Amino acid sequence: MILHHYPTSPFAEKIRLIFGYKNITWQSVHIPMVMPKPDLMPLTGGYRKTPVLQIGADIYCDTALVCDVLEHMAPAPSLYNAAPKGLVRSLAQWADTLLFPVAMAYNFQPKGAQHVMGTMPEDVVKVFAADRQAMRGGGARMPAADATAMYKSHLRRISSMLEGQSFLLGDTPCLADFSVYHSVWFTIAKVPVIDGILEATPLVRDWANRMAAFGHGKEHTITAADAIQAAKNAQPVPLTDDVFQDEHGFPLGTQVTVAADSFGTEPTAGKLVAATRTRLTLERSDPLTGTVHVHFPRMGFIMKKVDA
Ligand SMILES: N[C@@H](CCC(=O)N[C@@H](CS)C(=O)NCC(=O)O)C(=O)O
Repeated sequence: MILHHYPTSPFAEKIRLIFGYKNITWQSVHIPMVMPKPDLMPLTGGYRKTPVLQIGADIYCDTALVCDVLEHMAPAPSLYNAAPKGLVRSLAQWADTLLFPVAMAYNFQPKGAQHVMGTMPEDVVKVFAADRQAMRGGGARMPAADATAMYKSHLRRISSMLEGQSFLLGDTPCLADFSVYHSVWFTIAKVPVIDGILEATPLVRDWANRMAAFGHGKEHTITAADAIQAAKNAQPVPLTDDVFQDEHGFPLGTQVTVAADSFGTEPTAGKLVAATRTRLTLERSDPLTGTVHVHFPRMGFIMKKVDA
């Protein structure tokens, strides 16, 4: 398993910590924080978000899908034991889509941004700010005062879930814990100058310490060229027969694009080779990687037919 990521990425921290929880050995490739990402594009064909999981010539986009893959490959300990799967997934999705932007608007208020980027050259900071603004479709981040009030409310709700139990949905951790954790991790680990917001919710800080203790599993560093070569040397895993649930009215074999429905909507184009209940798979070829399968979750992604 190869994770394409960078150290300060919260969504990557979610996956690194699941590697630790499941005691997985993995290979690490660091990618740039902003576009262009010349060594990632031959693998994903356009998808630019962080992280991306590669297993040979199979490329998995979005951490919701990556978590499904990890659960399948390393079922114990499970990410779903704590509660009914629908509840676990829905709480995880709330954290990834609603808690995360609020927490990051708080984390990147001027004092936090200065702490994270104070040592970076000014032009790098400018490029980063412009890249993220473009990802938000040109919009500004939520104002810090509003984000602070909302983050406090979210932390109180999280704290209330932790009353009388060690993890959010019981005494074992589940996917929701990892999804909530990555936002709180950024506050504690990356902007400690403003982590006083956790003082009102000590249960959350204790839980974060329990989560951090899972560590990152066994990590080996490889180069981007090694990862590209690994794709070239492999064939995509054969797809099962049960690969087609049509919702769009076009058959397998159609040339399509798939793109996130918000924040970072760069599309990947390819031939639709699977459309299951939960995921879409595109086949594409690149001179550097040969044929790869790029997999996306259905949830949060828009598929369009490429006009001939
Ligand atoms: N829904 C995506 C969200 C991933 C995401 O937004 N990642 C951030 C970094 S934590 C990102 O891609 N930032 C821009 C970049 O790295 O290019 C997932 O679950 O993987």
